[in-house]
Amino acid sequence: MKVETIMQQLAAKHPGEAEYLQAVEEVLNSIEEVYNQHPEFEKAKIIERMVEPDRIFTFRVTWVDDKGEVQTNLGYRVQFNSAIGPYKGGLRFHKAVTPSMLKFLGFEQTFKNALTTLPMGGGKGGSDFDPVGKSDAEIMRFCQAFMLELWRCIGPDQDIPAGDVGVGGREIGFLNGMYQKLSRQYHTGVLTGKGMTWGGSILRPEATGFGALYFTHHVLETAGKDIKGKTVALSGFGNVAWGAAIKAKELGAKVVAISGPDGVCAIPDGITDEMIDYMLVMRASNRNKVQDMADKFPGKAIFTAGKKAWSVKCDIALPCAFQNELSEEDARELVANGTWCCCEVSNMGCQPGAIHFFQSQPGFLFAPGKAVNAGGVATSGLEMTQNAEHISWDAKEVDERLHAIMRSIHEQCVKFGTQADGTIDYVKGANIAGFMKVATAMMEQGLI
Ligand code: 2IT
Repeated sequence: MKVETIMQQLAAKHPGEAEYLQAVEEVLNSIEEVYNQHPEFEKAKIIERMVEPDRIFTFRVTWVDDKGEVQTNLGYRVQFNSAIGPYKGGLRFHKAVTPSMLKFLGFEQTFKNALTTLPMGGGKGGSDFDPVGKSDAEIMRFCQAFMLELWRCIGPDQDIPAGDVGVGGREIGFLNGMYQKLSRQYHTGVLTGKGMTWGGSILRPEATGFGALYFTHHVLETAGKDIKGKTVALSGFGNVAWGAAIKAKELGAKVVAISGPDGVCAIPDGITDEMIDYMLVMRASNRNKVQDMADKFPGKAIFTAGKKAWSVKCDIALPCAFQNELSEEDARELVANGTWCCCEVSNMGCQPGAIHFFQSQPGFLFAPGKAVNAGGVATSGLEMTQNAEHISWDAKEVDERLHAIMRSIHEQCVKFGTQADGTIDYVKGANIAGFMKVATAMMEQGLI
């Protein structure tokens, strides 16, 4: 396999699908060497098969807004790879959603899910529906119209969607209600991220952020460092940033920035519990403005329009918002301001130039999203287990399992990512570990 040749063929076949091509190239660069040590992979054309989704459903979603006007959006479900289990992955509602974005996310999800130790394949879906400025009633009508098409594609042993950007507990509720109405199936397992009274798992809302901080803790510990007393800049203020802020504070770190599409809020004294609670109010408002934090806590949260979280001096940078949100220029600014660790919490949060720059800095600790953020989908897997057993575990049990999974993912990265000079390449480690598991499962199940 030559990465360049495969990428040229893929770019010709899927012109303009920038995010998808970027995600594939990153994985192929990491696994090239290992892959070429396995002639049986080449013979079975594992790469050519693995980079294409099994199938993609595309559908029209028509709904009526509060003014009585008819709106039409596009809906998708990408069923990427089911070699190790049923398709599993979130739904993203965002105005910029395209097939390319969902294919990149489904591809990443396949390897991420393989790392979790749980039997889940990779999938992703969503819509170009823009939740910003929408009322609760509009959100409900859109979710119902979306499920009117999606329900035929999913099932508790086929494909289990969850939330992602723009889809949280409220949306999962509306989606699940409509699924039950249409299918007359009252099992609890077709979506994860459900409410606590109807099959949800305790700690699922917090899990992505908690898992990310457990992983960060292991990265630091392995490097002989401690997160206690360190300053942390987070981007975003959604579900992931919220969970990360809670756990960072609990572990003794000081969260000195959160951000939004409108700018950054610097929090020089560190985020408080009241501010963390207010992040939930900001998310539920659908205003998508981080300035609201500064208005609510004047003098404590200081808003600067048009700036990113990466302009705030910190030890540890945690991108928690969107793909490609941290550029090489941002990486240079962070390092110049003394940052020595970046754990990517968002999917593909760092641009390739940023990753290369971080990795070129001696001693800099960088870990990729598919390892760092896997606690979210891992806890979705734990939700599926509880649903299948018709039981609910308590917070201690879920938290211990989540922590054990994050520890295992870290160990897999160390096993596959330790370099000749003793440093750990977490990008390589995560990609090779995930790839080897999926490739082995594909090999053993024949040409399908
Ligand atoms: O990117 C992700 O891993 C998620 N959005 C969570 C997926 C899931 O099925 O819980």
